[in-house]
Amino acid sequence: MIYNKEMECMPRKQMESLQLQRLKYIVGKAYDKVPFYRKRFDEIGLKPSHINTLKDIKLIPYTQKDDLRTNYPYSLFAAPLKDIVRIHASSGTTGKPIVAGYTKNDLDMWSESMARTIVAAGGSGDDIVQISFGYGLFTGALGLHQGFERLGATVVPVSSGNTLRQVMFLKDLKVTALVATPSYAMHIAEIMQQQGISKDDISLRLGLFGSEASTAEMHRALSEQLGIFTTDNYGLTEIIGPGVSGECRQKNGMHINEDNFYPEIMDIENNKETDEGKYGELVLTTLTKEGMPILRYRTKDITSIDYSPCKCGRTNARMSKIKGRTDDMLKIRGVNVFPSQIESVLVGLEEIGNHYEIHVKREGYLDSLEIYVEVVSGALLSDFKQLEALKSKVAFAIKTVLGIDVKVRLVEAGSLKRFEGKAKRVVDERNI
Ligand code: DLL
Repeated sequence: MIYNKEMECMPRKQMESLQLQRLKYIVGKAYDKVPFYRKRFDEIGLKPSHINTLKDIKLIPYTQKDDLRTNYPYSLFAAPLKDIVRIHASSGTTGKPIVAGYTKNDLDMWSESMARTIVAAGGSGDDIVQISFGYGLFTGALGLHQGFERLGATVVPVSSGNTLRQVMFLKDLKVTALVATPSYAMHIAEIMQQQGISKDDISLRLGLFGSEASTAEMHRALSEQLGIFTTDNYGLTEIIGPGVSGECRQKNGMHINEDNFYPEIMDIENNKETDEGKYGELVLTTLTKEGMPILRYRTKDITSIDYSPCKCGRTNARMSKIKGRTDDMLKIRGVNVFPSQIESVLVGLEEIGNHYEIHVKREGYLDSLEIYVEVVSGALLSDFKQLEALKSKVAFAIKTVLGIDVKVRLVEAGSLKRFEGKAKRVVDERNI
């Protein structure tokens, strides 16, 4: 099944001409309505009228996360606030989060993009879908929610957490499709097993997963344990949320909704596009978003792109699974975490030294952080009560900033590894 044959199976030449037409429109709009873009363009003498081919997009400077922070909350909006009908925001950032505003048309385009991705995965209006992403400012839950609703499916907005209840609903409501982060889906599968419930006791047939990296092996395990077909789905708050791209039944790359999101894979260092099929950083431009158009956003996600038509019949380009990031952002239980955020908390605490290590662990199927810090005063190390108090203090300070619980390990001054060059603060013990 293909939800929107016209847009998903368009011949490449025709897609390129649609993209160009939309690009010109959105660039003009961004220039006219958003002072940030106008200033960026004016600084280099660029005018919207200089964009005459798709290649000319390279003339436009990149937009980066910091630009979104600096323009918090509304300065990047191209539509008046009265036309903004929804706000979302990114998770777990220091200081100001990234805020995204959607007009009615944007929500419509988002639902349409999601509906396409859901149908490509094998979802339909017949599904009973349990949304186990956290509801709220996070785009994951409402994005998938809208897409399934558009298809006429039965949506169960459980949100994340309370895993025993998740399992109960899965079984009792005869849920056929599950939406979650892959790690949380693994946890649900684990609790199901502990409860003595097997895949034959439930009606699940499909799992739409995303928002964090997952390996093919993890998908295989989920597929076996839950008796489902799984897909990987990609997106980011700055662009729209989920619905940027997702796998079809061929599971051979995530189809990009290219009529709405224009992808480039860049070799940033050399400022040139990588050859087709080669890895680089994904740069995205929103072609149709009215509320907050984004030009050439550096996602920092590393992927490659394949423009050949897919066996499923779609011609929309496919991006490979995310291989990593060009910065050090970690995604822990759905929350974006930058090591620098942890550092800024630690340097403010006088009882601990300047050296630290961030250990990323996997407990069961869930990721967690353990922060190793050096205690300045040796005397403290033999005082259990004081040590426990210090641990709680550090963990609390970090929770205040990141919003997630971390474990703290106190170690002797001088015992952590020192670096002569670039310090390697993150130790990933997950083996994924
Ligand atoms: O995670 C949007 C989303 C929700 C996508 C639900 C898919 C499903 P943010 O919280 O803004 O938005 O985080 C965006 O998460 O830049 C990637 O680094 C990472 N990410 C998202 N999807 C994937 C994926 C949502 N399928 C950041 N594989 C992105 C690997 C992913 N990383």
